[in-house]
Amino acid sequence: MADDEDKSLAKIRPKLIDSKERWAREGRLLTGKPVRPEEQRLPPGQRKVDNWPVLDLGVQPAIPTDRWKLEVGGLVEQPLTWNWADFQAQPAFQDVSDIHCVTAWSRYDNRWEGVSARHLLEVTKPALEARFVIFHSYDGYTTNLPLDAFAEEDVLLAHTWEGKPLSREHGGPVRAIVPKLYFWKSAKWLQRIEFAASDQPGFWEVRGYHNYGDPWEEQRYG
Ligand SMILES: Nc1nc2c(c(=O)[nH]1)N[C@H]1C(S)=C(S)[C@@H](COP(=O)(O)O)O[C@H]1N2
Ligand SMILES: [Mo]
Repeated sequence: MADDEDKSLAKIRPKLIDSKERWAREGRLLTGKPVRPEEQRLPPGQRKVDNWPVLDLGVQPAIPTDRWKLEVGGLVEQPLTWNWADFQAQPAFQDVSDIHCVTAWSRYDNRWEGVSARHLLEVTKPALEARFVIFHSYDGYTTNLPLDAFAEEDVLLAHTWEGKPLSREHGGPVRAIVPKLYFWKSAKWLQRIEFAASDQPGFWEVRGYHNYGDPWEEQRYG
């Protein structure tokens, strides 16, 4: 299954993927000067933008909310599938955070609304052995992060940005938002969240991006 996904994605934008893999090999954009988030809001090598660039693999799947579903499974006591009404019925969570994309743009003060990762953890109860979270998206994209990173207080499944439904190009109906990591970890068009005992590097992680992706440590490439 993962193999098929991978092949179809690789066909989509081979040039874009090749150039990103080359950036990773060459260590493009690296300053070699990590800073601490408490000292400086802008991570090293980033520049602040006021627009919001769109990045994807060449497909922006259209998922009407009446056909949208989110599955949460793997090593959890309570696997679940939420349809749109179920998702809307969860406690509302709001947060304002910055975006840091590995291609060196940062966007400050994004106001998100959705369901917090902490609520999802309370409802699904991951097993003790669960140490990693894998996001699977409707376009075949995947990305991985440690459970501890998913459990940060600012992580959410967002359906709203600046008071408006999240647009399709930015990953609507629902995307993950993981503010403390580079934005490639914030999966758009979220379809399934898997809790796992072992790590499963995702689409960009197997193509030279860092496995963790801390912007202040400049973990662009792995
Ligand atoms: N499903 C999916 N999620 C994805 C991607 C993607 O191609 N597919 N691209 C990632 C990358 S590399 C970035 S920088 C951000 C871009 O989000 P934006 O288009 O809303 O700025 O989404 C991330 N999440
Ligand atoms: Mo990105």
